[in-house]
Amino acid sequence: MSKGRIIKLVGGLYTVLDKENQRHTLKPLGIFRHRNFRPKVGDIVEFNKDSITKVDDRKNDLHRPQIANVDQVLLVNSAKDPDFSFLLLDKFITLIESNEILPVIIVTKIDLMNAKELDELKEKLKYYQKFYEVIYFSSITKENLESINTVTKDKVNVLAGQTGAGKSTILNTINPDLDIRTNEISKALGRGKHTTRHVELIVFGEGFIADTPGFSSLEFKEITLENIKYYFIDFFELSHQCKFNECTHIHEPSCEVKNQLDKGNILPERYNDYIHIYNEVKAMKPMYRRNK
Ligand SMILES: Nc1nc2c(ncn2[C@@H]2O[C@H](COP(=O)(O)OP(=O)(O)OP(=O)(O)O)[C@@H](O)[C@H]2O)c(=O)[nH]1
Ligand SMILES: [Mg+2]
Ligand SMILES: [Zn+2]
Repeated sequence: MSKGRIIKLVGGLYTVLDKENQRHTLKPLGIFRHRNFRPKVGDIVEFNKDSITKVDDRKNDLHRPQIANVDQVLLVNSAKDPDFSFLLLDKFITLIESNEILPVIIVTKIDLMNAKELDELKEKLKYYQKFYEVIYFSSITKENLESINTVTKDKVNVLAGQTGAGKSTILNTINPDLDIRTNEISKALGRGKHTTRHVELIVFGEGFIADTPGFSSLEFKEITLENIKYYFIDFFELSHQCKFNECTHIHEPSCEVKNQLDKGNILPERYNDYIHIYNEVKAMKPMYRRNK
């Protein structure tokens, strides 16, 4: 019996990488289908000559993209083209935190900003650096490529972020042999067409990186209104000092989050994004809100 990790799924066929870095193309045993269980990319599995026979328990289980056992999400945001958006950043962080996965923030295309613009952005993002690692990157100057190499080492990483943010380009910069299709063609056609399709873990040193298609919009179907406050970890840390246990940090008196916001210790963008996300989830159909 051999053991390995599923790194690719195309047309019902799984590619499993074993400890000796050998690839095996396999099908799952019929028993999985009968149990309505689908092995997925990221799974650690046992296998014989032609079949996956057992799937280990998952540490976590992402649904979009379909990947199991993710160590961290590389959250890619372009400085420009498309413009940097704090709202999008906080929306992605909320989704990643709701999956109990650690985000690493990567700001790409810093070559497109002038020194003043970049300084302003860095100043604001210092707030996030209290909680998350932030890496500034350019595929043109290859600035901080080494930091990306270090942070991804020996881990299962998933790239996430808006379409056109530069996710596939990061992979191509790390390893030019990969030659993953980037957005240039669709941009030339003037459409926001996704360029990245099937789910695959790319072997990268001792670790893995999965490219994903970017989203033009994000949905919060699996998030409940009550839980949003936990996904803003900076607010959560302060919430113990709020007067009310279940403080939403919006209209309650003696709220430590609002207190710190007034004192200038919380980035206003961050607080506004919280309100925005809260209202967005609130406005969704009740059936979604209760979901999960
Ligand atoms: N100037 C500059 N352009 C970049 C940089 N990174 C990516 N680009 C360009 O931005 C465009 C989009 O990059 P992609 O890597 O395809 O973006 P993506 O996030 O993979 O997009 P989707 O696959 O649609 O989600 C391409 O034209 C890249 O050449 C960068 O650091 N600097
Ligand atoms: Mg891409
Ligand atoms: Zn509060």
